[in-house]
Amino acid sequence: MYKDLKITVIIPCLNEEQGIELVLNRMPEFVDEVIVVDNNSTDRTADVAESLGARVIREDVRGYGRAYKRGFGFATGDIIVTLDGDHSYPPDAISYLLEALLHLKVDFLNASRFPVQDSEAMSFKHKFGNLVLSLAMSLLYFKWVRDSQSGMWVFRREILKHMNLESDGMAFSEEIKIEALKHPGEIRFAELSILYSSRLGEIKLNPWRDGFYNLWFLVKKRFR
Ligand SMILES: Nc1nc2c(ncn2[C@@H]2O[C@H](COP(=O)(O)OP(=O)(O)OP(=O)(O)O)[C@@H](O)[C@H]2O)c(=O)[nH]1
Ligand SMILES: [Mg+2]
Repeated sequence: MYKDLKITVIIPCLNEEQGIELVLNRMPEFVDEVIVVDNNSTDRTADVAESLGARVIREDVRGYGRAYKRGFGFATGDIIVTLDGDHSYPPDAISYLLEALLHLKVDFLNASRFPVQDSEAMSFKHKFGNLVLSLAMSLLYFKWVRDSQSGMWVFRREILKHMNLESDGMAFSEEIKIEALKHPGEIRFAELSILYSSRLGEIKLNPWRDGFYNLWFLVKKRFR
């Protein structure tokens, strides 16, 4: 519990046995529930997560968005916190983000990876691609968002009922922010910087394919 609020952390994992161990070991004590959504990893991800106290939910259909949608159905907390299982987002930032969510009186807080402090954490190509995608989203939805692709969000679980989340893949990350921005009456949105570091384990993202697809997804969702 954090200030009388039940906290659920959800982590999608595909072969993250290395990262998930560190992430779970660094999980703050006040977190009530940790849900790891595993898409049949072929390494020890599920065993490691279970042995460190997480509830492991299995999802047969692959996909980052798919995994989150399944995880949301099991969450019981007042607040949901998300992050990757690759140890690139800091569990230590959860208390600071929760405090900011309460202090700023918002319902959805996006943790921005920018400015990137660790020079190893993100290549120039990725920084450039992220900037293009964030500019595109900001222009299309009339709201400045510095990190449309961040995988770390803190939000009140009840706002999910206002959202229409369709993406099963990597575009889910921008879609959940778009859905938050589309409901300014019900969902107050803010963004705050965190320290991002290099991932452990093998890369799953395909920068060109996912980057262009996410740009297309933004436009498609805006004009449909
Ligand atoms: N369950 C599940 N998790 C996935 C899937 N694809 C990616 N993930 C997880 O989602 C998180 C984000 O994926 P990453 O590969 O780290 O993507 P990224 O952060 O954009 O790229 P990196 O810069 O390489 O970290 C990680 O914890 C992955 O293990 C999937 O199909 N199913
Ligand atoms: Mg990652």
